[in-house]
Amino acid sequence: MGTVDTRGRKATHTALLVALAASGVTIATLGDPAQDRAAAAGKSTLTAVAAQARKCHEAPADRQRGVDGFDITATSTGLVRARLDPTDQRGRDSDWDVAVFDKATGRLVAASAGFRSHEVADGFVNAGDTLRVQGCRFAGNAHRVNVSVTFVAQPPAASEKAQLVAVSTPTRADKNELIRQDFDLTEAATDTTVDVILHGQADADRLRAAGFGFTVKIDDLADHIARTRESDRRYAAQEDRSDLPSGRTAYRRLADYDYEMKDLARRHPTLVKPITLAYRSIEGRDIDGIEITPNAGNTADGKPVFLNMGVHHAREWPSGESAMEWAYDLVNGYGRDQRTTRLVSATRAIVVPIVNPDGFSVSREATERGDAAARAYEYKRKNCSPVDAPTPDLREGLCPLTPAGPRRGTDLNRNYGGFWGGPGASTNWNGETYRGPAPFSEPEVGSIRELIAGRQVTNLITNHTYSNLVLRPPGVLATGDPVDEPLLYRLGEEMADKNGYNNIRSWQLYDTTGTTEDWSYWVTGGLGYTFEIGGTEFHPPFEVGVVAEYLGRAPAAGAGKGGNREAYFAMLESTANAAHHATITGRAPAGWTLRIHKEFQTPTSPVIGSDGTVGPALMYSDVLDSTLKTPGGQFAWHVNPSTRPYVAGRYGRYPSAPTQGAQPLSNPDGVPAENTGSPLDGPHEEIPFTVEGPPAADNGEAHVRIEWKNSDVDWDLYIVDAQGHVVGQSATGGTNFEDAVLIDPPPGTYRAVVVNYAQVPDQPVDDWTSPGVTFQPPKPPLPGVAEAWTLTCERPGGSIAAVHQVVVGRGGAVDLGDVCRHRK
Ligand code: 0X9
Ligand code: ZN
Repeated sequence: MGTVDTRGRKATHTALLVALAASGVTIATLGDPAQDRAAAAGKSTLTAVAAQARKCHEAPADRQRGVDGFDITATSTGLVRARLDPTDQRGRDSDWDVAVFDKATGRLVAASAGFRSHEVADGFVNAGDTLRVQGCRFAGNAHRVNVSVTFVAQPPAASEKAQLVAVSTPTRADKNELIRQDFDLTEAATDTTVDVILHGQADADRLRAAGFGFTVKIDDLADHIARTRESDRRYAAQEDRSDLPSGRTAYRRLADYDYEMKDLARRHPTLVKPITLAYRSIEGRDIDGIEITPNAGNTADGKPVFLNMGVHHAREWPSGESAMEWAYDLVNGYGRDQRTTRLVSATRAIVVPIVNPDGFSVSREATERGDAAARAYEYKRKNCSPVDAPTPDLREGLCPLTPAGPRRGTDLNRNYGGFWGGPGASTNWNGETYRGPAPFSEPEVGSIRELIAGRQVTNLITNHTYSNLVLRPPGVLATGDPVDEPLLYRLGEEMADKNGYNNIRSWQLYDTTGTTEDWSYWVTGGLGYTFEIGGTEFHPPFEVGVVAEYLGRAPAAGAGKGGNREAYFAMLESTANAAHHATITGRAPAGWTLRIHKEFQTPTSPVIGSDGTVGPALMYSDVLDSTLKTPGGQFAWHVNPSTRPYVAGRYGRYPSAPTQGAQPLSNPDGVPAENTGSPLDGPHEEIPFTVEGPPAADNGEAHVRIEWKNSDVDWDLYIVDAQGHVVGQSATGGTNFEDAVLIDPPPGTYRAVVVNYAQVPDQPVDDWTSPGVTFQPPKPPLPGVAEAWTLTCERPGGSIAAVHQVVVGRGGAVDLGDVCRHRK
């Protein structure tokens, strides 16, 4: 276990709890008898005789239809949590919401508006504030709901300055070492640096002690955040409505997401279907989403599915905003815009904007709190799981204000089964990339898994921030390119053409294991990508991080190209394109059920232990099961290929032309000045070379090599394509050569960029020479095996009429004829 970072909270933390529990008013106070008065003002249940759809967190609505509430005085300065829970089974699917207002100012303190009545509303208050706690019966049969209010005192801030720094990581090994040491890495990496958040002096010392050099990019994050939020306030005050599909001008809070989704569903009841995922979050929140297609209620309609998700990572707010704006785009455009109508009809779009509601609430509400100690919570990344904290005191406390601090929890983007337990994830409960105790241990990840396992999610985007990237599997180099690499690359290019991002394999950034699409793609075959939205920050000013990125406006990389809006449309076009998935057709009576089913085990990575030793891989089991409600007569069912990409072999090809001959790479006159900073912007040499394509040549690999004499001297090498993208690099230390590899390089002109990273002082310059650019033929494909879907036809009563084994590949269609007729 690494260092436990409590930042002084452990000693000073005292919790004051006022719990108004289900059976009358019970008071749990630690140390302050004055709580009785506040408790006496409260209630344990809320009652409303009629339901009324309303935005509960809009304003206090005393004595209005569907509303019940009470006043309560904040017993301490710190956190207030208002919780609702259904009173009984009947209330299970009813929908109550809750909001807490400051009576004096009308400020919305806390709110929760999930699709059912499992509400957890967190906010920050000052001791003595009079609060209005208001419950609203939005829909359903439950007249009553349980309510409890808890106050947790905020310990005096032992706050330290947090900084954003660029750490020098000239080699891949350096990057991996930085990950291994559990620094708080951002996604912003150049070929020679990674941006890291330092949460105080101890982090800075640790970084230096580990031998890393760094330059400070943002000296005082708290101050920077305050200025960013101020610019957000100005923007929201001056703009009534943005050009976003929703018109929003400011970052949503958690309740806004849920409320807006159910409002969309209420206003478009056949086009929009609300869904609540299988498991509630660690703190008990529902994970909600919507599905969009005509007659959305029939989830067994056989349409191909595009799942668009946000906020696996708490602080990455624009990722949720983008998913949400996408939902508005589809709803607004359906029936008005021709392309949208066509695509929405042909596909099913599922949007889950907030996969990590607990973490998001912690992060987003910390901004409302706004004091210096809050910023570490604003930069929370993971979920709220306390179970792996090593001591009981660190397992205590509510997530927004716990003795364990904001770094308690599991990284939801390291907890999926795909290659779980390998490099690029932490084994430490307190590490920012903590993988969790087991694959799929977290309910939030389990929820996404069940959603995907129960549908034919043919296309998936999981949104993150930031770094202007379209990432495709695999997450680790060793996995090898999947058989779908050419398609994944092409589709990545189509999306990158719109958002202006760099289209690369995930591992080209840094190694990761247990990520979303490294499970979903390899076991379901659904085409999956990670978007890293934006170029500068986890949640930059709204106008930059959301409006500009979504609509494709300056300063976004997609300015003038359509932005993420058009990138998502490209993905929806792919979803509608049968060449990108598989199709099962046939005939069947109306109202019968066709089911495709597959169960299998897949290994994780060999599991790296906390001491660094590598143990055996674990096997995890998946069950993929989805249904088609037959319309009667002909059906077409859009499904994923029957064979898991994991076992389908690996991409390769036979050459269609000879391999290109070696090209010289001659060293220009002179020696560039030493450059340990930005390789492309600082001093360097550039040597152009050409890669030929068929019919002249067919190259599987290009090797660009430079050599020199003394391995204490360090030259680095980068390969840049005609568009200015870095497409290859070799930047190691301690060798007397660099060898950059391009896999399947597209024909065109390239530049070798050679950087003089370090010479030996007081010695003559050790300049480089080169054997030139050499080429290899393509690797032949690696063979795999085929798997089948087991397809059953079930009569309306449930009995099985027929069973088929269906092998179908990507772009393929299998016609089963009269599929429910039993054949011997
Ligand atoms: O590290 C991550 O989880 C992602 N970056 S972030 O800064 N948003 O946290 C990148 C994951 C990339 N790898 C795969 N998706 N396989
Ligand atoms: Zn992320």
